[in-house]
Amino acid sequence: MPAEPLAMTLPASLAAERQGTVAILRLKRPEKRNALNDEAILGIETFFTSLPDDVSAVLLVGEGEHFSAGLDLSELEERDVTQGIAHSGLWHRAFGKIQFGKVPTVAVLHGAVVGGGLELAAAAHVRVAERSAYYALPEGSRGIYVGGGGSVRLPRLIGVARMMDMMIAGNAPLTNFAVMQALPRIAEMDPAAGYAVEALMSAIAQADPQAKARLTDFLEKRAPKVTR
Ligand code: 1HE
Repeated sequence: MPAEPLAMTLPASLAAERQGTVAILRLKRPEKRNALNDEAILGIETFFTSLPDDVSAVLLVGEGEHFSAGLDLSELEERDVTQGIAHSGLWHRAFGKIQFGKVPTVAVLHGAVVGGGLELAAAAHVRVAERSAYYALPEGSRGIYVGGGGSVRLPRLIGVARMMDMMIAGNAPLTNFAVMQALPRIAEMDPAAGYAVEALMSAIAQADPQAKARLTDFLEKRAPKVTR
């Protein structure tokens, strides 16, 4: 069945099409490994709130060699705590439209599924992994904390212990505090309370000078990439 474009106004980093009753949302910024900036997150929200009534399911896919490298780290350099709280709230709202949307979403995972990319996948109803897929939460090594609902959704999928293991190796003081003190408590909270605490924790962590330094290190190619 041929794909047809879906009539929606989306940023250039996303593309929407349909094949019969299946809508496909494609992360389309392969040159930046589908890193998710504010524009893309707002576009994801637009897509899930503008689906035509005759769509019965959504496929969420990434173009290029990776599903998604997560948060666009270049945006974090300028953000203070207040902006960080609002930013996390934006992700929570957009991903809530996936989880509590009109139709089931299947995330098709390949290559790097990391950080906010894994948080995005966690908001889908079904995850299908190709053999190339690998998972990481590099927030730990960047000195930040998940802010896209990961501490609410991922413990329910993979458990607190596994998530701690994925984040603690970076040995960043604020991330370690978040992972040891906030994560296990958020995992036991009502999701609404969990999102609020996650927003606070991620905003505080990303505003710390040490986190900013680690982000600059990544952007200036002094910090390691995620490896399989
Ligand atoms: C990026 C990003 C990004 C790539 N933000 N620009 N996420 C991370 O810490 C993952 C960081 N990325 C990587 O570890 C690697 O890029 C990958 C393993 C995903 C892919 O490696 P590779 O060799 O295929 O690509 P690359 O050469 O590293 O990246 C290509 C370009 O994309 C390069 O830019 P260029 O201008 O030099 O070409 C990279 O800088 C850029 N790029 N990833 C910005 N993430 C709601 S809170 C969520 C918190 C998080 O998600 S933290 C996790 C962030």
